[in-house]
Amino acid sequence: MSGPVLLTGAVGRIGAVLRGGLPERGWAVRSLDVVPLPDPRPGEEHVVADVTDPAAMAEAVSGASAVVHLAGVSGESTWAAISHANIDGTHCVLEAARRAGVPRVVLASSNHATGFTPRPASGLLREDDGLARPDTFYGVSKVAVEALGALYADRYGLDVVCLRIGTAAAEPTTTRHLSTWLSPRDQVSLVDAALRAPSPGFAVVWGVSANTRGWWDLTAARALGYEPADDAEAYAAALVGVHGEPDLADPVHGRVGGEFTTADFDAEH
Ligand code: 15L
Repeated sequence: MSGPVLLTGAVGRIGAVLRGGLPERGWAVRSLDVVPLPDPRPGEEHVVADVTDPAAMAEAVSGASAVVHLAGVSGESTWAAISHANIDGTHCVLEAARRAGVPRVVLASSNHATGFTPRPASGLLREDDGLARPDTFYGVSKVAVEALGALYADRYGLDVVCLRIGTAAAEPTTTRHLSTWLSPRDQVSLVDAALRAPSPGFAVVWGVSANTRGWWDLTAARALGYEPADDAEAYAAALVGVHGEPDLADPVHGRVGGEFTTADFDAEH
C-alpha cells in the first residue's frame, strides 16, 4: 500500500493509541490535529489543520492511501459545536478524499447513533436492527457521519467503514463498560481490519472487545477481519464488588447508549 494513512484527531484518546499501534502493523501515519503533536514519533508526518477547512484538508489528504477520521466533538455539546465539527468536518474530509482519489475512509461513529435502541430480550444486537435512534445531538451527528459515508460509498465508489465505537478506554471503569469496552489493542486491530479488508464497500460495524457481557453482534466486524483479543470480564469482579451486578431494567444497562439516554443527562456530562 503506498502513501500514509491520514489520521485526523491524532492528539485525542483513540488517536494516541493508533499513532502507536498502526505503525506496528505496517502503516505509515500522517497525524493531523488542530493542535501540534506534543510527541511526534520518528518517521511520523504531522499536520496542524482543522478538518472543517477545505483547503487545508485538500492538502492534508494529498498522497494518502486512506483516511482514518476521528476528529470532532466526542461527547454531548451545543448543536452549533456538534454540527460544525462532526457533520461539516466529516463532509469536508470525505469531499477532500473523493477529490484526491483517496480510495478508503474509516469513520469514527459511535454507539450513541443508536443509543435509544433497547437491549434485545435474547440474542445479540446487529448494526442494522432497526432505525437510527440517536440519544443526543452527538448521536445525531454520528447518524449523519454514517449517512455521509454511505453517500460517498454509493455515489462515488469510496470504501467507507463506519466504526460504531463502544467505550474506547485503557480499562473499564463502570459496570456498563463490562459490555461496551473497546481495549487499546482492539482499537488498533479494528482500525487495521477496516483499512485492510478487501473491497468492503460501505460497512457499519460495532467497535467493542470480545466482552463476555457484550450484547452487540461482532459478526460484521469479524467479517472485515477484526479479531478482538480482550475481554472486559477480567475487570468484572472488581467493578461488581464496588457497584453491584448491573440491573438490566436500568436504562444505563438496558439501552445501547447507557447514561446518555437518561432524563437527567446533558452536555455537562
Ligand atoms: C462515545 O461515543 C464517547 O465519545 C465516549 O466519551 C463515551 O461516552 C462512549 O461513547 C461510551 O458510550 O461509553
